[in-house]
Amino acid sequence: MAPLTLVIGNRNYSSWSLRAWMLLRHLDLPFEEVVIQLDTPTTREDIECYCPSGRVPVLRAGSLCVWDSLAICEYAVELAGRGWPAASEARAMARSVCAEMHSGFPALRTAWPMNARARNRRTALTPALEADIERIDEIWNDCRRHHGSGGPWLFGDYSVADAMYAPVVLRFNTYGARVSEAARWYMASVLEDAALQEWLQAAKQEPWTIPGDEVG
Ligand SMILES: N[C@@H](CCC(=O)N[C@@H](CS)C(=O)NCC(=O)O)C(=O)O
Repeated sequence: MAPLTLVIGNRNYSSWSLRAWMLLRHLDLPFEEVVIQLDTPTTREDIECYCPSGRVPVLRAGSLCVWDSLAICEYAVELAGRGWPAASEARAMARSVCAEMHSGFPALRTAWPMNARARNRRTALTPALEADIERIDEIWNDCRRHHGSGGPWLFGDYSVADAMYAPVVLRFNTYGARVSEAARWYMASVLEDAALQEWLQAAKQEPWTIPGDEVG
């Protein structure tokens, strides 16, 4: 296998980068990292050195370029031979909740940008934001209740679903989302995770600030 290079954005703000990075770490796939500073005049051309998409994350493996977090997760699962739940019903649900995350929750994404190192931020709760929070709480409860008995993650073992929702946990933590007890337990597992802690430590060291993502 050609060595892997994961191109990511600022750890503090790049939620899509975090998803791919978390999965590679949890699947024990070795990779080099390239960090590209977001929101600068050269960001797009800096990313285009690695992939014409102009967005991060990007996974390079020799001449192969894989872009978009979900496609990277799928490729990583193929390399590792694990990462989706083994049972077909659980796998279908995992894919559904990943797709829902990847294409949905616009109110949450707009109102509460990921800001990994920020704490105790507060914003007004709009009905759309509350609906997104409630739906995510429901997803976490359903996954854990139906498929989570084998471990602390949404489907027991760590899967793509946990990687896809990791930035949501950080957002809920930063902006103080009110969620159910089961959701709080799930958030605690995510926040204690060694890989996530490593990401947070690195985010704290970054000197960059993106004013538009400093909310609350
Ligand atoms: N759908 C893409 C979204 C990627 C994306 O929007 N990435 C942002 C950073 S989190 C980006 O590259 N922004 C660069 C820019 O705005 O110039 C994915 O899932 O990877």
